[in-house]
Amino acid sequence: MSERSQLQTGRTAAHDSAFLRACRREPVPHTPVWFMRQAGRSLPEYRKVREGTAMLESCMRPDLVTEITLQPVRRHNVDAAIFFSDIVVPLKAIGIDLDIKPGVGPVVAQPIRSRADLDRLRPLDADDVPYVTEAIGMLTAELGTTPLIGFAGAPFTLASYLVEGGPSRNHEHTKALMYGDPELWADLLDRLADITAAFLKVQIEAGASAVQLFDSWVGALAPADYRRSVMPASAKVFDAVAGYGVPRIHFGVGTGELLGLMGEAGADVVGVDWRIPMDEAARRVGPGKALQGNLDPAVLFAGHEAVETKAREVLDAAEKLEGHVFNLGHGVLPTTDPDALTRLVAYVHEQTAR
Ligand code: 1CP
Repeated sequence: MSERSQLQTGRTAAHDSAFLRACRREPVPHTPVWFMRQAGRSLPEYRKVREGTAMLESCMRPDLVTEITLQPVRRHNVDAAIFFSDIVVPLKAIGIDLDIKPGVGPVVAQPIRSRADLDRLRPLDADDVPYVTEAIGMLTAELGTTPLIGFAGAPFTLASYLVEGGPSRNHEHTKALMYGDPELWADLLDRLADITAAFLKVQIEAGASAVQLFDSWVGALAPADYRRSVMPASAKVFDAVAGYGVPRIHFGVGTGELLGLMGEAGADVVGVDWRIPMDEAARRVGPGKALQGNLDPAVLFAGHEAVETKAREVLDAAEKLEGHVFNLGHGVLPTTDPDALTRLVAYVHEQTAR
């Protein structure tokens, strides 16, 4: 079989999965479940295969990426796999000097703050990330009917790491640039939109069945600023991949006030954190979109009875949604008991079996 027809087979195999049906707002056999940050972090088998290999180096090894992506699928029976990578991988691939420091996160050697710095953000193409194409080819062959979600960081969240130089609580340098030099800011976000769109295209062309744009830190903005200074770049990313017909998920943390705009930016599915009930989120997003969410990841520390009670609350609030993908309101916390996740998947499947 040619490479191309093989990946077509991969995507066709997953086409009728509960996850993709929910994203398309079609009837489902059960509410699909997956977890942000399900790969890595809490799994002992992850820590074992990662021993002695730095985070970014693992992202460039197709054998490791394939194994780590499959681990939570095997263990938890989740309805989708998420590609093991990181939002800074495309930036590293175009030559930005950065590293992922254990216990810290992405750290950028020379922050981007001036017009001259923009030149370091050159366009990305598939040849910059051959290991992504290779890993996704291996994965779709292994996954069968389980869909693979590709992902990228959204322009604002990437800008935050690049401008601050690392993780930040208040995003002060980022906001200073956004408010203080709107023209440079717009050019920065536009470049990042092109890089992000190119990175998503590589993943879709290699066989990803859906994509998620992580704008993890955009909840730091007021709606008017989001609309003016961020939405055009995120919309450019969604437009660029619209033609593939794969569901586009848009997620951020603390984005209760932004949910409508995040849908408007071009998402098919809007991710919701735990601070707002799913029915209220649906009201804010409006018709024509599926929602994903939204159990507080900390609930998994409270014992199975509490997990069931809180998961039931999520399912009840999501009952009238046009499409619901069950997820946590943010990523799995590193010290989560993996068995709590496995039991949660079984509970949601059993409660929603039709
Ligand atoms: O050595 C390690 O194990 C480092 C921990 C780690 C892991 C497992 C990092 C560093 N990244 C990842 C993988 C990763 N990153 C995935 C894997 C697939 C999965 O979801 O299972 C994904 C989707 C990401 C995306 C990512 N990276 C986001 C968006 C999602 C989110 O949680 O909001 C963000 C903000 C990052 C940056 C990042 N990378 C790593 C860390 C610790 C951070 C956050 C640091 C910070 O607080 O700013």
